[in-house]
Amino acid sequence: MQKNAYNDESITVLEGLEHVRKRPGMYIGSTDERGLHHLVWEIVDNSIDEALAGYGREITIIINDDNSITVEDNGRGVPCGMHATGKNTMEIIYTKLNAGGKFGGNGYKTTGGLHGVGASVVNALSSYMIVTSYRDGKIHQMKFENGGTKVSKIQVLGDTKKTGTTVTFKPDPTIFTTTLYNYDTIKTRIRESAFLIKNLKMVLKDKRNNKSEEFIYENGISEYVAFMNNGKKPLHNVAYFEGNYTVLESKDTIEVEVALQFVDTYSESIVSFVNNVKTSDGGSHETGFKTALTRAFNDYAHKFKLIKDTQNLEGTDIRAGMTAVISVRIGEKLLEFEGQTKGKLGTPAAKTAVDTVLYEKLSYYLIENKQLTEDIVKKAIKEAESRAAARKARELARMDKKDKGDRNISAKLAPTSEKNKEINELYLVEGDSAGGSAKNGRDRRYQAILPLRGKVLNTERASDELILKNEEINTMIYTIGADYGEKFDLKKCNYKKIIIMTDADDDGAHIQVLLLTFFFNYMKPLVEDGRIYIALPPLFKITKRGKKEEIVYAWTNEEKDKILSECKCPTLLQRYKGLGEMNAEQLWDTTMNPETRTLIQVKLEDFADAESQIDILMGKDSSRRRDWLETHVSFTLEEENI
Ligand code: 28G
Repeated sequence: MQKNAYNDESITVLEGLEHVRKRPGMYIGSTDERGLHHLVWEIVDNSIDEALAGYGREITIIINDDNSITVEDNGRGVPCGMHATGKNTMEIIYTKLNAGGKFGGNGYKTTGGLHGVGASVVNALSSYMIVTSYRDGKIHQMKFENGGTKVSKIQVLGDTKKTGTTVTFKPDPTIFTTTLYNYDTIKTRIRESAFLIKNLKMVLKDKRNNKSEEFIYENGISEYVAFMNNGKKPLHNVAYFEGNYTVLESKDTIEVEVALQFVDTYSESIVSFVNNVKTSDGGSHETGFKTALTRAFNDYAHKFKLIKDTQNLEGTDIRAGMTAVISVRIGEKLLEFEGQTKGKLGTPAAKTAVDTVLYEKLSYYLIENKQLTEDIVKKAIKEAESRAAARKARELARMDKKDKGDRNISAKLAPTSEKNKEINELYLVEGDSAGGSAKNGRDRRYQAILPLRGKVLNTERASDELILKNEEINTMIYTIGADYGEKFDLKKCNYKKIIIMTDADDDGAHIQVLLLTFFFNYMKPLVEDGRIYIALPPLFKITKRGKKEEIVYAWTNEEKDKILSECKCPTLLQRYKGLGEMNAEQLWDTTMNPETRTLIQVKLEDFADAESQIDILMGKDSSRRRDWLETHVSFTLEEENI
């Protein structure tokens, strides 16, 4: 949160905007829904940077009726003076690539996301953009159209007492595959920023339906953890630790914040951030967090003789049921990212920083909360025991398979005739009768069928040991062939698509949620890689009784009504109650033939939030399950059908 002095000269002008329009992917990653939303993050990040520089505490994001976006802040206002080039600074910032300093090396940017390329990129990809700066008592404005062409030079519209910046832009429909903004996507992201920056007020308004929400958290990431644990049974109030760590050689300071809370279930959920940007693949700060936690708990357990001197609790066992948010702030000089998507922090000093700060403060905390610490240690010991039991169960299961060959599996699974991981599909089908139709109707070269009997085990409530003993689960793990949990290896996965096919009723929806829960908890990379799909069987069969009988299908009421009203001959309408009512041929035609079927791809936009919700859904209110699916899992229609 340091303040920096700037003048209009420090901008470096690099290149024009044509290239952005030619190769948008290079600047914003993609031109799909993700890229579309990226434009918002880009502009909002500028407002956040201004707030972090110490100017402005309130940011408003408005989704306008025409799907344009307006962002407002109450910072100092974009500078409007003359730049060394003779052009106005505002014009430079919005028309020259890399102006504003993110890559110019003047240290202005603090958020610095992966594609943090600034406002000019957004302008380049917008059909219009209006920038208004409230500054020096005047309202200054510039308008651009068609990807950054200025409409006229900067105008002074009048006097004002306030300061700040307002930007409105409308994404260019010739660039993006969709221009429809998603309220929940924006909401999740700005709520995350509000959690990370204490007392930053974020307001979101949707003019399309007059929805509006505000996010402001005086307790920052502590409230984030409470939010993630919403609906679970916490064992204590959220614990919060903060401190600074100074790197010896360079004297750079790393700011560390950690909030954590244990609940009565078993899954672990850690989200980490560097300079307010999510590090989805963790990195050195998460490693430092884990080493500190493990050491502090083991020290305690040894000191108070909860375990033998020769014994040690394992990190994963301690972290069972723990939710944590880690936020570090590191100077640009020390920033290092790793991995293909650059979502992993490399900076070695961040490990030491988090470890040092957390170990010291957590050690105090544990001693001050003796009962809680003992409960967590006991839980960890139990975890270790059940892990050992699970290992044994698994070994037995594997030995079983060696002895019996694949007999017990193949009795249920209808495998593909060709072994091609790149195209093979696995259908998980509700019920034996639908399973039978699917087996007969499929293209056996690349479609495998695994019928599931009854309800799948609820993996959120059960222990590892129970889960692995469950036959359905066991068969799935074996069929998919890529192990599970930490050992899961996407490369070994036998299928390109794993398709959940259930009846279109409440039971079917429940089975979907249970299966998704299993995949989230034990085969997360499958979800991340977009390999999980939900099949969409039609709701109606319509037989047209003309000269020649013709059968058509409808997936929605509207579709059905349209077909019925447009048909000139007598019709017979049948509402499908379940997959079982379809014969093999019908099932192939409607739900399994890649040419005609509709698949929904399950993608997780925000895993941390979703994970926190899974628990709420299970075994409780069924209407909340629907809600969860609607808000946290994005269902995208498979491309080949749209
Ligand atoms: C509403 C949507 C997005 C912004 C500012 C404020 C300043 C600024 C922005 O400077 C960096 C400055 C000149 C080279 C900085 C104002 C210093 C003094 C600013 C925004 C670096 C640009 N006075 N607020 N940019 N220059 N809000 N919100 O974009 O020296 S961008």
